[in-house]
Amino acid sequence: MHFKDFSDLSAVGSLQQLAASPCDLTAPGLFSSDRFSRYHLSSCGFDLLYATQRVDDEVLAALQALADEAELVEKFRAMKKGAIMNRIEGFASEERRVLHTACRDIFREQPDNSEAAGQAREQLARLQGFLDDVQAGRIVNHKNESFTTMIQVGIGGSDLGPRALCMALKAWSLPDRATRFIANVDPDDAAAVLAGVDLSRTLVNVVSKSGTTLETLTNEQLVRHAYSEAGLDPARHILAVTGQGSPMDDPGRYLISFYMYDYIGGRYSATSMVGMVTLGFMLGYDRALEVLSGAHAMDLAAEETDIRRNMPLLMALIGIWNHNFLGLPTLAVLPYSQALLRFPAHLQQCDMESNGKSVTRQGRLVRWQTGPVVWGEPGTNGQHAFYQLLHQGTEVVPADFIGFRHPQYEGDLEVKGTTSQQKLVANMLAQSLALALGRNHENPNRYFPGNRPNSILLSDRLTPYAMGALLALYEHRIVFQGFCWNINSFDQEGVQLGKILATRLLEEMTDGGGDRQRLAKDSPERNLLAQASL
Ligand code: G6Q
Repeated sequence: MHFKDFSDLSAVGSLQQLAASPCDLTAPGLFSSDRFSRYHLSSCGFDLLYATQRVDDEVLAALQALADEAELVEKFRAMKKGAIMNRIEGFASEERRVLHTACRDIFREQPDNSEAAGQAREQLARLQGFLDDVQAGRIVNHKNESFTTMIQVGIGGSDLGPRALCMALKAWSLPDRATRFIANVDPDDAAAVLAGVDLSRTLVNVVSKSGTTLETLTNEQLVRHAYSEAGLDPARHILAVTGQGSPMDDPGRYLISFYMYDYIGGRYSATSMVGMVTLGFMLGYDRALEVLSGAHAMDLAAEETDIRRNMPLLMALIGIWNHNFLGLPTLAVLPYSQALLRFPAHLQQCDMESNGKSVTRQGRLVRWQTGPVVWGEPGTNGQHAFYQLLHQGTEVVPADFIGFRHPQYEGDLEVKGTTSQQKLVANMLAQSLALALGRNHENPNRYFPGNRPNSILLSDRLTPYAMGALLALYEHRIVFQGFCWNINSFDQEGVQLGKILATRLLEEMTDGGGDRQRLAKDSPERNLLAQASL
């Protein structure tokens, strides 16, 4: 497979020229019904309205040429089949396949990668058996009571995606099922969660692919201690999800263990056992499977080569247009759904850990911008907070609005002629237009420049299926961008240095003597510890 440098792609030159005079969203009469219907794409239950992006047919044609020249869809297909995509040529790197799509390629007879899909099926069957046993009262506590809560202990990819999914889908939970999460090594994180649950009716799902993560192992010990203190047997309560052969791959220590595999990156692991165990406990097996079904539908839709019919690819390319050609350094993800409270945080990791890179797949320094800063919060709360900057600040922030036509719960009320959901969606549409159109005013303080690009993603209701599709949509958007920038979106060397330094500091704090080599007297580490009185 041939990866070309982004700056060597001839479509980049055309796009640079087009970027000299991009579509002006404040131009009178621009937003005709024709523009709205022209720049609209439906896929897997979502509508993408992108008339409010600074694109026109010429820009879209050039983005199509970029996608074709960089062979983005071909690379995506190769990834799904099991090509070694996680690598840097000529340098030590992870050298792994990237097969998170296989976790949900369980609905057809001929999956893209039968080995990985087979392993996904095996793990799912094991999960189904476990959930049936919990449901039928075959797995109970020492008093024969059922389990009502599951705490997931994990961090990074073993926390953010699963937590975002559980929060998003709480409305679809089985009765009397709750989920909680402990991630931070801050003891107050665990203490607050443990104080709020009945330990005797709680299962604890310790999730770590490597089985070596300091925060997770520490929190596991803290939880075990809490069980012992309460006179309960941890072995009846604690289960694990880990990589085969990891230090946590020790079935005797756990009520049950599940596997995730080295071909699934942490931040792409929400649809593997990393996310599915806790989600399955909350939703029940069949509903949890609907998440996989939505994700799988998007996996298939992402193979379309026409960018105007491939939502993740189009979003990836519009992102590149905004970032590399219009020079906009960030992306705000703004869900108009309280249930998506933690989804921006998940995307922040998935995007910034994947595409926050400065070397190409050949190990050379890049000469173009790679991943943007990704951030966000649910609206309308954000409107009363940081939207001031979005509308009138000196920084232009492209935005993705995400909304739903109907709420998850029953009981929405009409107040002054409209329901709360209508108010919510109206606010989202209004923000999109306000950013694009701006407003003229003789008072400079009340002037809105407009021309601020954004898209709207709209679906009927935030169901398990829709959540799966939304998750996969963003996963593929990130992957397509990484392919286009010729970077490896699947490793995370950038998080290693801080870990190494933290370990050194901890060693210095705990056993200054020992046989270990002491830090030099005037080293930055020792000077900082002294200054911090630690
Ligand atoms: C994600 C990263 C990272 C990882 C955590 C937890 O892609 O690799 O966020 O998920 O460091 O790792 P473990 O699951 O191995 O504990």
